[in-house]
Amino acid sequence: MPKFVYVLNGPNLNLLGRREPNIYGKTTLKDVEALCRKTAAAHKLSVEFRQSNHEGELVDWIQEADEKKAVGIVLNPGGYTHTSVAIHDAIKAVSVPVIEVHISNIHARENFRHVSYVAPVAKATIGGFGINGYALAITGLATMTAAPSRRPSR
Ligand code: CA2
Repeated sequence: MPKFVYVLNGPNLNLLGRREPNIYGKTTLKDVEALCRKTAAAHKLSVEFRQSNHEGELVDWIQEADEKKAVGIVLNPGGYTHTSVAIHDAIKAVSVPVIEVHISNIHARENFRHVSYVAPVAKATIGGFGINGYALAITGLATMTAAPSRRPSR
């Protein structure tokens, strides 16, 4: 059975590369998608890549990834990181591991960004590596879920 990861992006990430390049860089969401596909392919994983500006749609996709038995979710919840009980509850309700990714280091920014409703229910959190955080998250998931290598018998 082919293995796949969901990469979910929250509100305003469709604007990546078009505004605030000092914080988020010049790369676009299309570039992020290409990076995710390349990284996943190196681990024999395929990618379901999505972005939404709507909280409920992100909740639906978290449930969908679990139902379809994705090996994991890479989630950049955008501004919902700091507000969304619904996304927190959705992650808590499913068994698929979620890696929280932020392009920027949210702890080095405004106080309101220091709280994440996602972090307590995420398997891991990555932030501050720019878009490379997505690649690190996929590699982490692939390593976590890889079948243990067999030792040659003597
Ligand atoms: O650093 C991240 O990845 C964030 O999740 C990005 C969110 C922000 O609310 C979080 O605190 C940290 C914002 C996404 C909006 O991205 C834009 C990109 C370009 C121009 C404007 C917004």
